[in-house]
Amino acid sequence: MSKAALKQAYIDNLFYIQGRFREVATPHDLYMAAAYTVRDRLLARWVKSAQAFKTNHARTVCYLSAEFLLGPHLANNLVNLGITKIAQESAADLELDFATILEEEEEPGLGNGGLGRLAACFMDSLATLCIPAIGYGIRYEFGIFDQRIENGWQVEKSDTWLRNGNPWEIPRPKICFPVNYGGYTEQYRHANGTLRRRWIPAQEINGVAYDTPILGYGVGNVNLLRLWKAEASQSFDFQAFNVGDYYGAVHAKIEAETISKVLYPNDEPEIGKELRLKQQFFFVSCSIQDMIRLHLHTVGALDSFAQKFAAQLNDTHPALAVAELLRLLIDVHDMNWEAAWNITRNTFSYTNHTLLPEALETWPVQLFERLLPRHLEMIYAINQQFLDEVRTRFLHDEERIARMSLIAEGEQRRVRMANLAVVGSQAVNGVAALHSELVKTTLLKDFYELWPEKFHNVTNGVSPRRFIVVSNPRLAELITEVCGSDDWIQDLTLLRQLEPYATDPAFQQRWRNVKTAAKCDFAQWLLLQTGIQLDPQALFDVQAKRLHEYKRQHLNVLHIIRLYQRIKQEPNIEVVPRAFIFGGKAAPGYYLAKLIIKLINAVAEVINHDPQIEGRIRVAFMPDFNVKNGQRLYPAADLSEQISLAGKEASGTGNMKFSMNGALTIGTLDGANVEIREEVGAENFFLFGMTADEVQRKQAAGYHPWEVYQNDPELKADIDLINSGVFSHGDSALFRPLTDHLVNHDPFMVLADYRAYLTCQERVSAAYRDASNWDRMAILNVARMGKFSSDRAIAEYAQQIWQVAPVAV
Ligand code: 26Q
Repeated sequence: MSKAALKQAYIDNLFYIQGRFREVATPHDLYMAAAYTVRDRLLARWVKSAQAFKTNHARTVCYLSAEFLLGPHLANNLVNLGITKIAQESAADLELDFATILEEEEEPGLGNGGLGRLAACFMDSLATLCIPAIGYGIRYEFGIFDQRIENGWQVEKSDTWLRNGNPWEIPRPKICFPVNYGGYTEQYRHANGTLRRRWIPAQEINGVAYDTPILGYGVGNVNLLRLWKAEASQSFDFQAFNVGDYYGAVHAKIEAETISKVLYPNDEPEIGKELRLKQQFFFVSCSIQDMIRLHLHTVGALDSFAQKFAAQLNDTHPALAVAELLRLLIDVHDMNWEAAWNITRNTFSYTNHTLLPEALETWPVQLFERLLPRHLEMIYAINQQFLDEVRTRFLHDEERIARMSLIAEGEQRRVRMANLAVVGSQAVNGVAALHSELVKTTLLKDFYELWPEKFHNVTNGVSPRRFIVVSNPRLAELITEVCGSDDWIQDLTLLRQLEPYATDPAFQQRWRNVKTAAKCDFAQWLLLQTGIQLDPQALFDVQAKRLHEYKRQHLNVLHIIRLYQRIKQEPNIEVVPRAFIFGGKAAPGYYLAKLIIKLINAVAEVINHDPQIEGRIRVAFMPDFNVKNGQRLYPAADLSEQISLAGKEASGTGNMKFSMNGALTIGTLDGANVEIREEVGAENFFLFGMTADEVQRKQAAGYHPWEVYQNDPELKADIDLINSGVFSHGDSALFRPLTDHLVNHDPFMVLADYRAYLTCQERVSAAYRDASNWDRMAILNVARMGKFSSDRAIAEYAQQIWQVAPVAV
């Protein structure tokens, strides 16, 4: 870990791995050498951790997730190893530009948004809290698409993150499991004389493990992220080859490999996508087989499986694990139903991430039967036993039984994955206090009434290593100096030590310098990306998240249009200069979300070029919002837009990242906003809008946006301006699908919250005018965000859900 050793190792890696001398190395060579130098330093810790976990027999957390949105590894690993400074100095000695080397890394975008990023923060915290854990997922060859903006529209480019190799993963060709699909089931007589059923599948592919070490901060513990890649199964290849069908054999190979080829870019289920179901079963089956293998050779008999593993289902995407574990225990390991079902139910827990009923996953029984006939039998058997239990509790309540069934009856029968997950789990949790309440009282009400003790809340959190130390080093340094140590990085509640400085003018000045520097950095980057120039003195008003109607980016746009019209009507009016910054990807098939991106860019185009505006307001859409670009953005924000319709955003985690970096929040009482406001104090949070209760009542009474539109002249003028074509070169039809929707039948009630939002934005502007008071509020926000560390969240899971204890290596 000395500087001399680091430099020597770097030069060696450059030569022996990249085959280059310093003089001819490309930026990519320089990055690879750095990555290998850091990786080498992880490996010793990794081996030691594996040994410690093996001898210790500790209960291990298996985090099953179809997505892990890790972000760049290099800077994060340097921080967790505690060698950022030495690495910087080494680079300087070698006359290398440290920042350029970090820039070179392409992030693994193996997730869509919040859910995938949460899994990554949780992996960081599990290691930091010394909890033995394996993350199981899919090694997508193509992650979430790269977003370009062309003529104001989103254009998707495929993400080729593996193009130049991935120095952080270690392939494990020997850790490889067969995964089957299709075929049929049959009855047979087992050697012990009993009649049993078995699965005769039609297809077999292989899952090969690729391991990435996940180092904790300031500890020796390294956990494992094990992602599965699909490959053709040799035995099937040869079979085809032997009968002379060489082409067919190659074709089968290609088809097998498509299973882990690409991440589905939607954050809501699409109907009937067969490949998606195949992906889910693929990674679940490999993971469960791997857990069984590990158990058999560390502990032995499978009876104690549930004592050895706590498996977390990250939403319903891995819910098939319930049926797969049951099947393997019964069909392959000869266990009886009772014993196998007990183990299964004691192994799993399920986290729900949505309240939108349309976002609950279901699969057509027909498709299920064709792909996974034996699992469907298992699900039927689980269902029968389960519904018997419901019947004894709720005699004759057939409606309830129909709602709770794992199978939705109807024209097309469907398997309900959430019901399977709840029935197969020992604990169920939501991701913020409000969300967990709504899960109990609405989404999974029937299940709560049956098993109230199963239901928990674990409010989400984010990693302060990635989202403060790595992304905002200036702020981290200031905090460390004032707190007198960097202990806060492991115990975020220590940020409270900042509170006494909130009104200290000297500290406020330093605080402002940090913020301004981040805004300048961001403005410089944005200018390069978009050609749009932002004034670092302006209020940076930011909304960055997936594009979705419920998140209401269009509400934000209506506010911008209002300001625009105000300035146009009264050119000398004093307004607080604002830079509106948007970022986020739209699902490629989500037409309205893409139209909202076009609208943002269209409004930006007009406002940014209107000489009468004189730059007082600026609008920018930053392309390709991902972890790497998010890290540039969070430190630069003054105001964080968290304006979803109350009751729709399960938690949100961007809200936490912004606030931790000293942005104030304008938000509704939705998801974790509620708890953020409680923590930072109502007086330091810009609240507006209906509550979830009010939303429910208004919807029940009948929501008539047309009347709102007719009765609010400013609102009417804003919508009419969009429809006039001024933002679309005279094309008055372009945004009609959007405006018609808002005015006629918008389930997310944008117009209902419009007036409250505008009034609240005026309070924001007034507050920004008083710089010292703004800084005070921002400092208090950071000081009081301790709760939202993912370390706290993981500590709660460990205690409430998993019953696991740390094993310090
Ligand atoms: C399901 C089936 C088929 C295809 C895609 C999907 C799919 C993929 C991703 C469904 C949902 C997702 C992602 C959901 C998600 O990111 N939810 C967010 O989770 C965060 C972490 O808990 C919360 O903070 C957010 O509020 C929630 O929206």
